[in-house]
Amino acid sequence: MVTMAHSSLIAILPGDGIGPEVTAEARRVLEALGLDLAFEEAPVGGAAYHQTGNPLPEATLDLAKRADAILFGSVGEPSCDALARHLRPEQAILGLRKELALFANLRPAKLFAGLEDASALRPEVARAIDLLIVRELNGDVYFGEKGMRTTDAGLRQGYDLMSYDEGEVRRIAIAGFAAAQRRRGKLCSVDKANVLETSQLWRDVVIEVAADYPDVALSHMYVDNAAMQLVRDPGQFDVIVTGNLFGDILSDQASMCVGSIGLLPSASLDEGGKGLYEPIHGSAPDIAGQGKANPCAAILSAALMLRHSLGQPAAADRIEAAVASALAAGHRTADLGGTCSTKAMGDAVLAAL
Ligand code: GGG
Repeated sequence: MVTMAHSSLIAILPGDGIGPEVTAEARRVLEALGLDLAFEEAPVGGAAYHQTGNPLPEATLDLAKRADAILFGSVGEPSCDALARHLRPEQAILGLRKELALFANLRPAKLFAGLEDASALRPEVARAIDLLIVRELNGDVYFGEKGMRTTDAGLRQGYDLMSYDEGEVRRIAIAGFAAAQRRRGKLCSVDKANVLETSQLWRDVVIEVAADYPDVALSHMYVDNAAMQLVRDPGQFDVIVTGNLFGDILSDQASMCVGSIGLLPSASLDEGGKGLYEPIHGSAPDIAGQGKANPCAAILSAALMLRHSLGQPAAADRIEAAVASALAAGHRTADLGGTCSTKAMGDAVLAAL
């Protein structure tokens, strides 16, 4: 945890689609706390591409590097669908994660009181959910060699190499064990070691790291089984540590177990405490600009930022309690079956602060 003696600079990168709407609410909540925070905003993703021809302009990257923490919205823009891969909005978030060495992605999922009816699961099953997915963020198919070629038979063939080296696995395993030590002491490592070479290495390295954490109960699960267990009995999980692709998929699944993808925040951390904080959801272009998006995931991401990068755990607790209280009072956006606008939901959280 980092304690800031000076005013903390927050880079706000709203991005595309609903990103600007939800980050605006998160910023309002941060401003209401009366902390010594400064904000600077810069374009990223499709918005940046349209302004500068680059989804991650130098000035945006420079701000992200200068800032004490980054609040990120979402990227993804249909008008960019036909662009070459290196120009697509999604390259901005991948580039930030790589450039800033943000390798550990924490994605907590817990059912808020009163949201049983919104969960895809039976109420008694949903109530037991209190888990943390630790997703590796700098490797896997996202960053392996990729391309398009023609086979000998003249067919187009796309490829994305899945690879991990043992150093990459070791540091995320350590992050997973450390998180389990701070929670209920259980770590489930999710892989596909019965089929994939990368997963066999993953499992071997996780077992090696386990020797340093005798107080953590380690288990292993194949990813297909983990997907099934997440809906059958999610209460069995405390911390799940897994690779980039598996973690991306499992955390979207976990979000519906607690009611909506609009509720799940995330922290992407480097080894020194710097972090990028973003809702796990994407840009949702179908509802962009309509004031329908749920800002809770972005607001809860701001809470994670206060806890993990800014040394303000009490302020983080305040935000989380305010979101819980606003939801318990019945304030809900459309994804949760309610009628609140994005701003009205932000107002409800502010009122509960
Ligand atoms: N706020 C999350 C977001 O913008 N997601 C869009 C996306 O492409 N994400 C890639 C990933 O999370 O790996």
